[in-house]
Amino acid sequence: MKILHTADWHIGKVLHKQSLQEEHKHFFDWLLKTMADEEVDLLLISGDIFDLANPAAKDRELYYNFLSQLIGTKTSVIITGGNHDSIGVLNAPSEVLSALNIHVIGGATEYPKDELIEIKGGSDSLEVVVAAVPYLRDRDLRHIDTSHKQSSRVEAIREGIKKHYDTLADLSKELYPKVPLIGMGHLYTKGSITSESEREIQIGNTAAIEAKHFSDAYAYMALGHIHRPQVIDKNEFIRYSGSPIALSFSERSDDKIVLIVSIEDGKVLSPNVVPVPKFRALKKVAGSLEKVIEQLDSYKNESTLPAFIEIEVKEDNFSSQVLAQVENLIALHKTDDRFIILKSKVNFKNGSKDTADLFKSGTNVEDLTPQEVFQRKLESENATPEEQATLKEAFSELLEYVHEQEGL
Ligand SMILES: [Mn+2]
Repeated sequence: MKILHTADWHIGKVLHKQSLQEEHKHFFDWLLKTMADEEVDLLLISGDIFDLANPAAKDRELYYNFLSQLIGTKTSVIITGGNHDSIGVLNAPSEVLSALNIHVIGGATEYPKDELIEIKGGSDSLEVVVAAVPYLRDRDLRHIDTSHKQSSRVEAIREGIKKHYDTLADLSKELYPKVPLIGMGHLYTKGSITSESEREIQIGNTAAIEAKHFSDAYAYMALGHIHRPQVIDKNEFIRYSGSPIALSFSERSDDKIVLIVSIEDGKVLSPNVVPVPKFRALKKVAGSLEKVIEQLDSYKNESTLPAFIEIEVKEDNFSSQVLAQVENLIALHKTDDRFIILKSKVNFKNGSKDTADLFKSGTNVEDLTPQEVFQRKLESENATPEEQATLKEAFSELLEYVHEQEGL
């Protein structure tokens, strides 16, 4: 039996006002071909299917179009909800999809057993059980008790996550003692390396669980949420597939992958890393205005789609002429078929200091995360480091609460 692990598709993602639908289409075509070539029996998608809780019609269409192409193939699918997904949106078609061998677990289920999914092999024998754990929301993990101190609330969330996985491991051992168990998850694990495109969860990532907290019963953990592919705690059986396409400029040099895990004679073998082709290059071009112009002129695009370019012009002395020239440069390349300039920044070493209060000159508020905006606000206040830490945690919790309301 062959299992393909992927996550964090973020269908509908917009990067600096530019839709990523084209790279999603290319990725889906490639994925369908890869699954057919590799004879994949089971596809696991560990959360963040959509970027928004309420996806646009064209994004839902893309999703169903992909799923419809699996009908009639031997591949089963398990889809779990991430922190970006709406439980309702994912679960709405689950009855229909289950008839097509597509299992959807949008949010934590009422009965733990409903998160255990049996997957049969060619000879109709049970070959693997999957603990399809979606993103666990605050209300799935603890009852809010305001008398608790911050540290114990963090502890409560961590314990809640651990208990959820333990319950499923115990249940699986009891019901299917001889069948390998694979876990799914959409969470932050301690020690993982983030990029700029994940939202913080679990009280600003402080309630992270550690790899050692997962029961030994899990032969493989197919994780989602972190967009850089990585192995956790040097254990190749606990890993993030990462997002299949770059979702921010911070991921421009990352290799994007999916994983193929084989089970032979009831044993899970070392996962195979399968690189996803780079359908679009993301590139940063930095230097003096002259250098930037030079690099843009000589740029050769080697990917299928036009590159997305971020430019950063660095000059010594403030000059409104330079600012105007950068604007012209962007306009000049509007019709360039090699690349699209998505983001631009101008830094003057001896810049105009008057704009450097909350937002340094050259920074657009849309390029900052809410946490970064809050951090800058904190820096402009006279708060002690302890006060800042408390305020930051409170801010993270409020932000997560707002995002969770969106996902209901
Ligand atoms: Mn994600």
